[in-house]
Amino acid sequence: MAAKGNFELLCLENPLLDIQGVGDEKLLEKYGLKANDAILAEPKHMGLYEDLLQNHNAKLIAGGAAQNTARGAQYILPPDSTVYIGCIGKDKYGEMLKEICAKEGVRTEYRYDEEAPTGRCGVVITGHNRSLCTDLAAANLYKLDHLKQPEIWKLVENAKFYYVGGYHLTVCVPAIKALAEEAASKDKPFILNLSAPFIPQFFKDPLDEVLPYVDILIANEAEAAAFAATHDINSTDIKEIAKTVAKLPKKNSKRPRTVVFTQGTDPTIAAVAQENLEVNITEVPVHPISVDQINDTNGAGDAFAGGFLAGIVQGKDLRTAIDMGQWLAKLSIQELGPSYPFPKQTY
Ligand code: 26A
Repeated sequence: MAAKGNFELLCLENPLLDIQGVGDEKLLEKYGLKANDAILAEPKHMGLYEDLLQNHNAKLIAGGAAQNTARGAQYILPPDSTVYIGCIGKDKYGEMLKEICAKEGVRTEYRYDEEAPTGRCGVVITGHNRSLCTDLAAANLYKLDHLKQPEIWKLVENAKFYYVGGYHLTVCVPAIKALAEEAASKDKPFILNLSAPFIPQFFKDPLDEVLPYVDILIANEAEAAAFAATHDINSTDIKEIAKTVAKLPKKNSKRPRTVVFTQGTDPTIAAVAQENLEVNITEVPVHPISVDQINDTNGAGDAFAGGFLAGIVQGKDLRTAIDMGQWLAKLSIQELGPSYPFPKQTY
């Protein structure tokens, strides 16, 4: 019998259903969206979802950045390796998310909100860009009480790795901190993704509260630049930024911080702080793919994080874990939205 996991990896964030359609300049302009961005929906965006469904042949796909990452990690890891936590509504969209995760082997422990509907993300695809516009709804109502329920907290204590999407810094900082404290006090890795430039820009205070707990920080080049600009890092050099972030103060001094910055088709940069305050830099190239093989880039970064996490959970060295992330990202961008090919491919 194949080996089974023991729910080593626990992920927390915002469960969303993606409503993804192909758009154009006009649609972006109509809602004031940038071609490649991730934002929280304002009242002026609320018509986008129906617009996508009615006029842009939009598809419903499981989304929510860290939920995509959990599904990605589980794609590689043995059965029963991954738990995902977040808040959904008691509705059809919520049921869809639950079913997709179950089918892909991710154990979900959702909080169900009695009133709010399941959150949705409008995804406008133009070429290789994707614009994400999120109406969090129930996803915004995650509560620490849920995490502290004895049967859920048992799963938290049992886990050996924690992954939080930075997007959750807009939702429930006490739940993030509870996981971070559990990780630091028992010397288990706590991994955070910056998720979007608006997180360091507009949620700097909660980010700075959580940062000392972060053992591994994952971000793309735009998020790294936004972090530097908001944290007095006077450099635009991605390696310099990574080195500086790796050395920022840390709660658990037993684990030096690792910073992983992806840069689209350019090599991924990793900075690992050493005990002597030096920082080691590793560069890992992406897996090349021809332009006509790309379906869309929605979820590429989440897939990277999923493959990378699977490597970390399996105890692989940093270079191999990053390469696993690049491998899974390459598979995902050939699918519709944040999805992975079935039948499964193996790394
Ligand atoms: C709080 N916000 C804005 C969000 C998101 C989000 N996931 C959690 N919180 N905005 C977009 N996403 C998800 O990101 C994935 C692509 O990386 C989308 O649902 C999409 O699947």
